[in-house]
Order: sequence, then C-alpha cells, then structure tokens
Amino acid sequence: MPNKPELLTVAKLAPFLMQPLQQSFTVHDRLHENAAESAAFAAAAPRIRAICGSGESKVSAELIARLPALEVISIMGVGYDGVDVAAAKSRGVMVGHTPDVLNDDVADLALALMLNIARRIPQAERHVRAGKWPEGPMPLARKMSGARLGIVGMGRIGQAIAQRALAFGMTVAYTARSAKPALPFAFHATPRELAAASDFLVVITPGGAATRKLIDAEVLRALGPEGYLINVARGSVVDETALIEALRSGGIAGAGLDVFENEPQVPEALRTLDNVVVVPHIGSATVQTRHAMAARALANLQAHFARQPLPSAVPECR
Ligand code: 8YV
Repeated sequence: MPNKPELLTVAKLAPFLMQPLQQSFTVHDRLHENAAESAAFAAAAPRIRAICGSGESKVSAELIARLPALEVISIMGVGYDGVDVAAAKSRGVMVGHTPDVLNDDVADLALALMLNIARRIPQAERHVRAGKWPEGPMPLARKMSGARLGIVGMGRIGQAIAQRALAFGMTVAYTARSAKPALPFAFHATPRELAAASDFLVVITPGGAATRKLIDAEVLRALGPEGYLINVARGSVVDETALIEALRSGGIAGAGLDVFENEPQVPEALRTLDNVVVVPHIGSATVQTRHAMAARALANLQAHFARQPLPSAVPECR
C-alpha cells in the first residue's frame, strides 16, 4: 500500500505490537538511533507522521523538531516522563499512553516485592538451593500483615496497592500532590512525614522533573532502620546514592526495587547487598497486560489517523 503513514519506533517493540503497526504504517524501526543510518533517517524524517515507543522511551524536543510532519506520539506505557510533552503540544502533536490496563499487575508486583523483602523469600530460596538447610534455619524474617503501609502517589495504581494491602490487614496512609478526601486513608503532606509513620514505603508516583529525587536521604532517615522502601514507579524518583548509603549503613531495613536510575544498568551495590530484592522493570510484564497495553497503543494511533480523538490521550493533551 503506497499511502501508509510513516511511523518511527523509539523502542524495541514486542512483535504483537510491531506486526499490527507494520500492517497500517511504513515503520522506521529506531532509525534515529543508528548513526550509520543517519542519512536514511534524514531522508525519512520529513515524512514521519507518528512515533510509537514504550514507557521508558525518550522523545526529546530535538527529535520532535527534526520531524516536521509529526502528528501523534503513542506510548505503550502509563508513564510518559521521557516525552517532552510541552514541545509536542507547542507543535500540536498529540500524545497518547496506556493507563488502567496495567494497574493490577503493577500493584501485584508491589505486594510481591513487599513480601519478598520482608519474608526474605529470595534469600530463603537461595539457602535451600545451596544445600544449606541441613546446616540450620534461616534467621527470622519480618511480618508484613498488619504493618503500616505508606504510599507515595495515590493515583490509580496507588489505590490498587491500597486495596490489596487492606486484605493483609495493613493500615494505609499516603502522600500525593493533594489530599483525596473521598479515600478512607490518612493523608500526609510530605513523603518525610509519611515515611516516619510507615513500615513499608511504596513509591508509585509519575517520574519526571516534578518528582526527581523526591525520596532523598532525609525521607530514608525518617523511614528508619526498621523500614522498607519499595519502588515500582521510576528510578528517577529515588536518590539512588542516598538509598545505597541507607542500605549499607542499616539506615533502612531493606528495599524492593523494580526500577532504577540508569536502566538497564543496576549499581553493583544494589545487585550484591543482601537486604535488597531487585527485578528488571517487570511491573506490567505479563502476557495479558502487555497485550492489553499494545491494543491501547494501537487504538490511539488508529483513532488519530481516522480523525478521531485519542481514546487515551495524556492529561496534558485532553
Ligand atoms: C513498561 C512502564 O516498562 O507503563 C509504564 O510506564 O514503565 C511499563 O509498563 C513499558 O512501558 C512497556 O512498554
């Protein structure tokens, strides 16, 4: 089909998104990243009308400026902190994302990390696999049920985490940009105050400039030697250097981390300290959820090229 709109991908996309994209678009797969193909990118750039990427993708003002025909950016992820939305908006470029369909998975992983770090499940598993059980039992772990949970960011995923925590008999409190009086949970004005009142502090706030290093040395000090930090948001929200220091010195009890400042690089300390559980940004990584996210990312593009509003435009573009 000669008239398919041209689309640039800015992430390695799963085949179940790439295949339908290729049916409707002429796809330039990460052509902008490849220095050897810079002439090919320069030639295609004036015709590129759409971008598709993942939650971690960078779509800078510079890239947007290089694409004069760009109309729409579709992110397969709820987070779009890598997209310069202001630059897109100033050019009238729409930005879409994929909220809601991943709430359950990310909330499930938050609880899984809490249980894993508190009950020391990875350590216990290594103990058995290494044949050490006959040498003696594991040290006693930390009970999670009934403990105090603090949630940083009380959006859709934060509320899904709260719901699950209630089933564990936990008391739930939160901090957010503003209090949500309809929710039956205590509001704290700052992460520091929330941390001081929490046994588990779960971070699930959007990334970006507004939340950069929101969880700093002071917040970790308030969480204290009995407290656990869980991050299922963005690595940028936590001061990783301060976190490593707190984990090394016993300033906090432990951490469960799905996200990191410089993915896929994980600092050696976080890979080797015993009071840390690390997983490679798998919050939404189930077959069911990733398929649902791909369908939403595709629906945003299809709606745009059918001259319809995006079914899930980011709030700034609604
Ligand atoms: C994925 C995410 O890592 O939704 C987000 O914001 O970070 C994740 O679900 C990714 O974007 C999948 O494409």
